[in-house]
Amino acid sequence: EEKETVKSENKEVLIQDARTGLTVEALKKAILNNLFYVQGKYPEIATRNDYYMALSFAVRDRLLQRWTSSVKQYLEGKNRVVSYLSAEYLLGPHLANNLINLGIYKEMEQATQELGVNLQWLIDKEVEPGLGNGGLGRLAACYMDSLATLEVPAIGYGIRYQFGIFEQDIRDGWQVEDTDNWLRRGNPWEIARRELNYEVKLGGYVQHYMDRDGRYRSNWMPELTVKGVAYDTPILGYKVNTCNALRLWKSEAPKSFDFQSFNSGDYNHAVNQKIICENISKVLYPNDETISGKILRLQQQYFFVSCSLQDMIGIHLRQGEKIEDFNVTFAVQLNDTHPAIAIAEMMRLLLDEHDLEWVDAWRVTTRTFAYTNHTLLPEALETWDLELFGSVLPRHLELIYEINKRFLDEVTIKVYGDHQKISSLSIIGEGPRKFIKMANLACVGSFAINGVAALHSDLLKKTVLKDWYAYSPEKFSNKTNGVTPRRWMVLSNPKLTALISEKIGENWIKHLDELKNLEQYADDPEFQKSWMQVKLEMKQELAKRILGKTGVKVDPESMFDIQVKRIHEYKRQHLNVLHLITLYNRLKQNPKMDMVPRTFIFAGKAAPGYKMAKLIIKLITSVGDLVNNDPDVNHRLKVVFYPNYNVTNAQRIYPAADLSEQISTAGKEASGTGNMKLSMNGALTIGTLDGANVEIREVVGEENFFLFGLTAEEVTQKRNEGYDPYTYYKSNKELKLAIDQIASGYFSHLDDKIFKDLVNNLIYHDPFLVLADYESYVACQDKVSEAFRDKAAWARMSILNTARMGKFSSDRSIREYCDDIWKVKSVPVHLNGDS
Ligand code: 73E
Repeated sequence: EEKETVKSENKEVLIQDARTGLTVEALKKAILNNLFYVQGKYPEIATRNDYYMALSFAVRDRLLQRWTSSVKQYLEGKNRVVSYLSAEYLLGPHLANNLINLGIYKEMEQATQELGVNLQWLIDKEVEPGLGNGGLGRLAACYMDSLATLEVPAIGYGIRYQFGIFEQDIRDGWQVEDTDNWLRRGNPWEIARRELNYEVKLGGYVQHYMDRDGRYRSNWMPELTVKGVAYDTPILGYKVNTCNALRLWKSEAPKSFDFQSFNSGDYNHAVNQKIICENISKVLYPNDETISGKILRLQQQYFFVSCSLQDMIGIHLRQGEKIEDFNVTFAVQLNDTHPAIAIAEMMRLLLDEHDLEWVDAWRVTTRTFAYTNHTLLPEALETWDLELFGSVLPRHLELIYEINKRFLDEVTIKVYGDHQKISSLSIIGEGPRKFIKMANLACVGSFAINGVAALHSDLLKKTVLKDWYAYSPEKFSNKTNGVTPRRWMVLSNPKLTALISEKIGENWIKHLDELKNLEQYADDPEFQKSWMQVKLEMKQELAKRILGKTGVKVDPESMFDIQVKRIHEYKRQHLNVLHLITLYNRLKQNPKMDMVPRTFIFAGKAAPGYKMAKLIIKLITSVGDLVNNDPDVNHRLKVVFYPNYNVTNAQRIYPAADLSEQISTAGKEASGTGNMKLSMNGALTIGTLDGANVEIREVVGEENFFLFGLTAEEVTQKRNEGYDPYTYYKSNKELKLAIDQIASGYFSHLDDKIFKDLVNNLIYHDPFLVLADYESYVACQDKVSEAFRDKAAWARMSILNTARMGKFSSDRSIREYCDDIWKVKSVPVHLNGDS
């Protein structure tokens, strides 16, 4: 029964057992087994979810076989392991991705079909784990995919939030948030490792004493101890055996805890404390690019960092290695400053728990960590009120003082008397209240510091980290972001994938540079036709979903003009709206004009506390209500706000894009990654010289990219000169009309108050230079429309965009991190029991 040969075409294949076989027969058997033994159902009464679970467990079994093989191989070889610390992982649904990486999508399609269920129907059942806000969390997920695909030993560490990013609903045109209860039907992709747990202290005070050997010691007496339990999710590489772990920590009350309180008879106290402990991993903070300085957020950061470091030290010591060699075993990457407390925690563990001397502990620490900065926005630079920090992490406050003191002593010698420099490099900020600067902690404690696109890395050196660059230039480098083509092309756009592979084979999926072989077909009318046919079909599919979700009927032949990303003033969704209103006004004034039909598609969440962002959503939906129902525009303009933008929806939107809106104020978007996904899927970009746009334009060619707007340098200059948005408002007729209409209630049933803050902000402050870029943007959009009329030329540009995007595979990014920062090599994994 367990060892059975397959009757199908290949007689040589052995089904090792129902849990590892990859043939259609083996998969069918596995699904039925799971339906019966895991879900407790027989096919006639099984629900859709039962089938989804049965299928997922069948896939997970196959991942586990590769995972155990990977772990075995890593331990035998004593290979350096990458440890990626991130407060966010925006993974997206697992099932289809795992089928692709296992290379059994077709087989599973057939297996389910033979069992009388539709695979896509089951794939659509998965609730995605939305454990991140936006680009930063999604980057961590792409990097996990590439690490495994490149066969690099790696662990991702993070938090198993019980509630991920909120679900967005649109009611009366406004964003309404609902909790994301993603675990309610169970999660077949994780394995709880109850035995893997660590205690984490919080609050309290520190005792100092001299031990018997005359050593100065610290004893942290916490107010509260919580327990972190490991939940592992296997991350399989594409068509390799490497399967790494994403290890997420769930917070619980330690056992000892209940005992104490129950014994003292204080039941309420026990229950309350249990809730406090469980609260730590309860919910993801929904702020992208802002910090809130909340105690719970600091507790979350410290909680997952402490569990992760204790775990790594355990792994290291169990291999029989000395604690002093920790940095030989692990290279730890800090995904922004969110886990930067790791630097102080590492010191605490080495000094207080493993008895190292300061200099030795500091040597190990500063050879372990590397720091990636993701933003230049001042409001996103993390600081903690010093008193608050000390109330949560009293021992770490002492350690930070000591780290800072030793560091500033060294600085003082080098910059002799330059108080400006000393205070800018200090980890502790002075003001009415003192505060801890997490970026500075990350910089002192790391051997490498990088930005996420060439322009961003350059600006880092010139602005926020200027003094750090002057002090240790050797630490700085650029690592331009990338995205995984497995999810963002193969999985999202199977038709385009088939068309490409038909011409150039399948190698490009792992070696994205090979897409350049498509260039030779860019002028081929047949290929152009097939290319645009795929695009049209993806637009038709999206049109159906739009109708279902919003009731708006859109024309798949119109230009799909797409801006999908978090809603933020610096990303300038309102600039896009001003253009939309301008087109509307032109049509109203001249109803017979020959205008290229456009469908404006917006999607994205606003942080629940970010008033202006929520108002921008209301503006989009308000303009939409008027435009979509105005017979004068005769279906030449449509406006859609696609609700609840997440990974699942992104996968459906990117393939349908004609035009990709990347219109942030130059110097504000560190990189952007949606820009890459859209261009890979054949969208043309209209964009500023910001973030990775600069590099995208470089590779696709300036003739295949619609550039507009001020440069980062010009933005700074304009500000210094004293930027006055009002003069732009007054002097541009179309701009003034659009703004006056918003202000007067033209789009809001004559309510002239609703958009007042937005309008006043634009004409009197305009911190992101929307008005300064308006004219250049509209002129550029006119060129886009003209270009869209020439179908062959557009197809050519679209093909060339895809063909030239090889650089933006996350495989390339990860290779750079491996070679330049982590110094790790790939370790091919042999499947256990495979010969
Ligand atoms: O430009 C993006 C970048 O592509 C940047 O805004 C984003 O990171 C992406 C990946 O590198 C980012 N997110 C955050 N900071 N930068 C952030 C800050 C605080 C909380 C959550 C996310």
